[in-house]
Amino acid sequence: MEIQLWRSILCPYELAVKELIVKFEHIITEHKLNDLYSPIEQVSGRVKSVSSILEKMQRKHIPMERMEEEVEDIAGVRIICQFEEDIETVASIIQNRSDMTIKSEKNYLKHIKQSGYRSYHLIIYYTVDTIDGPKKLQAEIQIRTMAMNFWATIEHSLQYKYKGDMPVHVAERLSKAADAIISLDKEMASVRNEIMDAQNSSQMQSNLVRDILLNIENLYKLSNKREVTKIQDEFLRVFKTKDLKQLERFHRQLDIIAEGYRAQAVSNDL
Ligand code: 0O2
Repeated sequence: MEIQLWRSILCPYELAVKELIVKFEHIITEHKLNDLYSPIEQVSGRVKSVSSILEKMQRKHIPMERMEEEVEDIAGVRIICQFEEDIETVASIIQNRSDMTIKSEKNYLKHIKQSGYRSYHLIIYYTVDTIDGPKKLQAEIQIRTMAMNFWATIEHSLQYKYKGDMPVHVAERLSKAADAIISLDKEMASVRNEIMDAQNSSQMQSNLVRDILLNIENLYKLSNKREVTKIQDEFLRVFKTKDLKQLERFHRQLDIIAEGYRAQAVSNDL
């Protein structure tokens, strides 16, 4: 048999995982920048270990030359959402992207695995550019809530510990815990709007403060220093009130002042 150059084989998959993480993290950033609730809470990824690839190939009788086609999760990305509803949103974001093509899906939310495992999996085609040119490869994207992830992480460790021979009493406890996770996700869904409102307000406040301070800094360079000190004092007073409406009003007024100075600076430059 031909020698397998694992490092070269896995190199494009390393790149794919890195790129996919950057792209999904950027989706979080874009939502935050636009004061929008992000359906993605967290992203992580990994390239499957050689031992895990070999184990899967043995278990599924996959010949070496079919590895890249049939081991679909050599590149794996995990997307964690806060709420079950967000999973669908993330799936449609992926569906609408031009750089990812969905090959197949496994919906373990509708069809819960016997173990109690719940998650939504997509296999996508994704192209990376390597020194040998473009390479189209497959990647698995697992989308699940924080609660589902908590359960799956613990269960995965126990599976590893017992190597497919889990004692009945442990499996029963895990099954009960899986039911508790379903209830927890349902409970959280019922307060989703309140939680989202709170998170949006906090993000909005943080963006407003960032913009206000940037404006104050710019004004400091252009206008009367004593005036700017007064504006800063006023900002601190408004900030202490913890009233988002007042902060928004202050932001608007400051924008008008800053706009005036920018116009003046431009006409002076001419
Ligand atoms: P890793 O890299 O350790 O996560 P399979 O035949 O079940 O091995 P298949 O048919 O390729 O895998 O796809 P499936 O069922 O969608 O499973 C792919 C991955 O989903 C698994 O990867 C796990 O990460 C996760 N998964 C599936 N079922 C379970 C489960 O019952 N419990 C937990 N904790 N995770 C599960 P691998 O292959 O285990 O590798």
